[in-house]
Amino acid sequence: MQSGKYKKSEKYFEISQKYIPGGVNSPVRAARAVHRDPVFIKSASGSKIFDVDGNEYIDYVCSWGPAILGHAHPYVLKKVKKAIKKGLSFGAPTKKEYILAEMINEAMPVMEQVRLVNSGTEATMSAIRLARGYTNRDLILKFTGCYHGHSDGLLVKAGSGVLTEAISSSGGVPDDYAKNTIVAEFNDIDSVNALFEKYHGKIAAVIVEPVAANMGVILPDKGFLEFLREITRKNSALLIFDEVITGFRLAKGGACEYFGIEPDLITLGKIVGGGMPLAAYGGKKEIMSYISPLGDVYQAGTLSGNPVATAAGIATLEVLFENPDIYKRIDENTKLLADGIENIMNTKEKRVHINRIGSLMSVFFTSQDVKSYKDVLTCDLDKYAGYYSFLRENGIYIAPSQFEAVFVSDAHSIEDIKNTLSIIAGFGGK
Ligand code: KE4
Repeated sequence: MQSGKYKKSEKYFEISQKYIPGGVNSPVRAARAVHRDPVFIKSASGSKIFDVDGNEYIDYVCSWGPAILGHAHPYVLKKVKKAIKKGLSFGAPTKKEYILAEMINEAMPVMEQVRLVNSGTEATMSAIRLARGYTNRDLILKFTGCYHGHSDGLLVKAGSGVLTEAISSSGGVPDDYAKNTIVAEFNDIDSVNALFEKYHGKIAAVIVEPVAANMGVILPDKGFLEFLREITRKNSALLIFDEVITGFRLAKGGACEYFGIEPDLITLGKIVGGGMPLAAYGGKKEIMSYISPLGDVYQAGTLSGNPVATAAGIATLEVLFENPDIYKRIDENTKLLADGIENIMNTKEKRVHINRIGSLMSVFFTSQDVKSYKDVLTCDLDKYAGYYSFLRENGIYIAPSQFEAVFVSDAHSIEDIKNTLSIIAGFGGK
C-alpha cells in the first residue's frame, strides 16, 4: 500500500487495470520494476509535472524525451491551438508537412527526403523495410540492449521495456521473423566483424542508437560509429542511425552532427513531434525513391503528417533553431546535475556510475564503469528501486527503470537542479 498521498492515483490505477493490460498503455509506465504503482498525471508545465493527488515533481522523464523545451511551452501551445481550429486531420497533403520535412533536411542534410509517420516504431519499421527493399537482402544487424520500438523483427534482445521486464525477446514473434535479425554487442567491433564474415553479402543494414539510451545511456567508444560506417559501406549494407532519442537532443543535427558521421538513413521521433504522435525516417533521395508511390517499398498511414502534430513539431524545431544556446544551457545544467550526484553518491566509495552526453544521462547503481550491455547487468536493481522511491516521495520524478535515461529540458532551472541535488543528498546518506 502506498501512503495516503496517492489516493486518487491508486483509485484510477485500480479502474484502469480493469480495462487496460497492466493499467497502462506502455509497459514501462507500470513501474513494476521499481515495485511501485504508477502515479497518474493531471498536468505538466515547464520542468514540473503534477499528479492527480496534487503532488508536484521536478520531471526528468520529460515524456521520455520529447519535452526538451519543457512541458506546455507557450509558443508550441499557441501554434497547436491555432492548428486545431482548422480541423484535426484531412488525409491529404498540407503545407506544414513539407515545411517540417524541409526543417529536418536543414538540420540533417543526409535526410534529403523524409517521410512523416506516427511513432518511432513506425519510423524504424519503415526504415528497415526500405533497407531490405533497396539492398534486396534480408538480414538486419542490431545490438543487444538497443531498442528501436516494438515491430516484430526488432524485438530481439531489445532494451527499454523489454529489458526492464527481463524478457529476452517478445512473445508472439515467430522464429521465422526473428531469424532475420542478427545481434552484435554495442561497442564490440569483433562481434560486428564476426557477423559480417558469417553472413557475407546478406546483411541489408545495421541499425544502431548512435548513443545507446535504452539500456541506460551508454556512449559509443571512440571510433565505434566510424567503424560501423566503414564496415557497412565496404559490405554495401546501409547504416541506419536510430535518432529517436538523440535527434535534436544532442545538437540541432543530432548525433550525425555531434559525431560527424553520415549514415544512409535516419529515424526520428519524440522531439520532432514536440510531444505529439509524430516521427520520421529519411535519407538520400536515391534510397527514398524506393518508397511507394515512387518505388515498390510500401509504407502508409492515415494520420501520418497530420496538421496538429506537424504544428507541434514545427513550433518545437523553430524554438530550437532560433535559440541554439539552448543546447549549451541544457548541457551545462545536466553537467551540474551529474557532477552533483557524483559528489553526493561517490564520496566514500563508488556507489554509482554516471554516463552523460549533453542533456541525456543515466545513474547506474554499480561500482564499475558502464560501457556495454554486460556492464549494465552488474547494476543493483533493488538499489535503483530504492532511489526511485525516495526521489518520488520527495518530489523528483525519474524513470521507473534502471534501463532508461534522465532527460533534462531547457525549462529545468539552476534552482531545480540544486533542489534535486539537495534531495538526492538525503538519499545519499542512506
Ligand atoms: P515509439 O514507438 O515509442 O514512439 O519509439 C520507439 C523507439 C525507437 N527508437 C528509440 C531509440 C527509442 O528510444 C524508442 C522509444 N523509447 C522508449 C523509451 N526508452 C519509449 C517509452 C515507452 O516505450 O513507453
